[in-house]
Amino acid sequence: QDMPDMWTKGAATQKEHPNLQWFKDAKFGLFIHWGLYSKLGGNWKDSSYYGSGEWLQYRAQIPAAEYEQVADSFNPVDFDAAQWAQTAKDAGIGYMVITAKHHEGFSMYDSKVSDFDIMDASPYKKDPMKALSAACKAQGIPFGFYYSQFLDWHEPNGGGNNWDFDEKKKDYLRYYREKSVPQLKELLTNYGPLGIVWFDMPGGLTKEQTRQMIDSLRTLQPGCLFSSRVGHDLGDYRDFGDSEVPPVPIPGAWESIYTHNDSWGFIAHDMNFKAPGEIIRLLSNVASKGGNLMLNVGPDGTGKWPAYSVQYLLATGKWLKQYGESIYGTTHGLIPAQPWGVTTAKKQRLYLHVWTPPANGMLRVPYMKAKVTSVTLLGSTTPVKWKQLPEELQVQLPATLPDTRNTVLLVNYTGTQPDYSGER
Ligand code: H79
Repeated sequence: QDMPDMWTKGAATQKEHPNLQWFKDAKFGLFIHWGLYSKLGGNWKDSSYYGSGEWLQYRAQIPAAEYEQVADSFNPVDFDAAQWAQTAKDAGIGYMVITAKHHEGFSMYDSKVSDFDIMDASPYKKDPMKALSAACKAQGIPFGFYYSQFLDWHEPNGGGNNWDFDEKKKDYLRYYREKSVPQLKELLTNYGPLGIVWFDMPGGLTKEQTRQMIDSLRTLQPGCLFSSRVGHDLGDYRDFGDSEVPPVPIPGAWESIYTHNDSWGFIAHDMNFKAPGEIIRLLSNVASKGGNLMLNVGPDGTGKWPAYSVQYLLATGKWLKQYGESIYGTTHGLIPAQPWGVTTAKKQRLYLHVWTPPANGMLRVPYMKAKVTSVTLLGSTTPVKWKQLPEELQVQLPATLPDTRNTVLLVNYTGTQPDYSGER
């Protein structure tokens, strides 16, 4: 079958990390972008920007010295770690990754390596990451840090800022030596066991240098997973581009990242939030291809999540309470995507995720070769009529579905069902 290059290249080349199973089973992660840009909300002086709020300094070409002053009044007094972790838990989230330092260079934790951190440069005078890592631990949610290891618009030797600093005069290795690596070591030392370090935008290092950096970090926490954007295909699991789902199942551990509205960092004037139905279908779609969905929320500068993010994530969690068995711990479905929806699988079980029921209510499941023993609607006692033909399972859906956004049917079977998911 035709597999476009972009999906197959970039698989991790080294031995599989021994601690991948929790990640493969988790299926639904929460990404949080939070930094000085969250206070700016996409606005700088007389200009307003839409999308990529965390890129504001770059887009408005704000000098580092001027941008520093944003920290003077960064005071997220409404931040409530316990509430964030509780909301994540109630949303059915399986792991959380938050920005410790994004491209702007500001450390959202107590860093001894840099004074441009929440402890030294802001009136808040507390370490929110200490509180959040503890709150996640209390909820049993694996916790991780996003860390932008190469771009740093605050530092003369960091990547990316060519409006203050001459790129030709930069010493990237010095930046790694003096800021990135020491900060990554702080993060891997001071916040308990981490599930993930989520690197982003590699640069400035050869493959060998990247390997050395990874090795030196690994010794601190051998169980921690490193994302693929550490560079040179040396990550423990794969991330595709931002907001991408592969068209067919991809083997190995991987993740699709999406954001709840149209920006990673908070944008005051972005109300384009994905409705619960969209989140749920996105989640089942990614799971049907064998991956995790990590969905991003962008809290504001006071520490509050957008009200719609809370509301829609909780609605997603409510769906997961009822239908979670068709998501958590599943593998990709064995049947290719259908006009009505997608499938996920477990041992001797196939889950049919119905997004768009056929007009006549007769659901056709092609390639069903194994002997079907029962078909039931999850979350409903209404029996469904079904029959199995040599190449197809046919299910008559009831007139009223238990959930019009994503109804799930459980198909139990005996024997072996071949994997047809790559057929298109
Ligand atoms: O953290 C989020 C992004 O900020 C980060 N990755 C996700 C997880 C990211 N870093 N770089 N990129 C994404 C790609 C850069 C895209 C750009 Fe642009 C296009 C930079 C300038 C033009 C998008 C549009 C950002 C600013 C304007």
